[in-house]
Amino acid sequence: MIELWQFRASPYNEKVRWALDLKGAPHSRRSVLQGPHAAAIKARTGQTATPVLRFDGVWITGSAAIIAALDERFPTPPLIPADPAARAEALAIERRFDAELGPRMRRATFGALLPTPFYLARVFAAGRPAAMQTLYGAVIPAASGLIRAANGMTGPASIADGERAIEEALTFIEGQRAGRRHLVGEAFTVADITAAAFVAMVADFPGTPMEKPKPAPAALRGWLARHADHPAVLWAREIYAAHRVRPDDFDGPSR
Ligand SMILES: N[C@@H](CCC(=O)N[C@@H](CS)C(=O)NCC(=O)O)C(=O)O
Repeated sequence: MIELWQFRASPYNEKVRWALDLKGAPHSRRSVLQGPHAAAIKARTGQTATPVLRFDGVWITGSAAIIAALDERFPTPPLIPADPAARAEALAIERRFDAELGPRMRRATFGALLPTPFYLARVFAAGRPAAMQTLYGAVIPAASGLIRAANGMTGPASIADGERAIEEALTFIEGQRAGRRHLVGEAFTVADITAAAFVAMVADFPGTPMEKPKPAPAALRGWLARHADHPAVLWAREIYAAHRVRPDDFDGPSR
């Protein structure tokens, strides 16, 4: 049995949900709240980051390793190309988002969300009872130092760098695509999933697990509007429309 432990508003988690859905892999999902998640995830995997996947009794951490394991067990549709050059290119793009652009983009995203803790609570705890979201929102200001430290938010310069990373990511996508539908060759790959999931963090794609709860604060709407018409955002929206089977899926097939 495959079991995913997940956060909702996280591109890393979204990558894995997307791969599981595309492959129709039988699995269950357990949603954990950022903060209280740490003890449960650490007890199982020795680290605290999500997503984590229990696969044949073994815990796998890291979205790239999880997708690689799923691709091996459930080869259809393939997400990692067989051709060595295309494979190297797709995995390099995934790594660039996972390790470099993504963490920087996340700092800017938290920078946009932390001033409105009750809204941030709705993002983190979407789908949970309103009373729990309110309680969670009341705790966030006290936890904001921890959130900043855990995400490398060292001050305004780190937020500005995050904003630059968003621009870099969008420019990179358009350059890499060079007018094509996909980032690597002519096929849909893990590179498309990864880039689109990270764009979904800094855009609003209604009807997906990454949708920003409504109503969003005016400042966040302004922040999202800055890139909403960028060709790379429009591309990611199309990738979601064409390939995110079960787009409304968050809790997974078993619930
Ligand atoms: N390299 C990891 C990064 C995962 C990651 O950064 N997850 C964040 C959510 S976006 C997380 O769980 N943070 C809480 C923590 O690390 O305790 C992956 O690819 O899965």
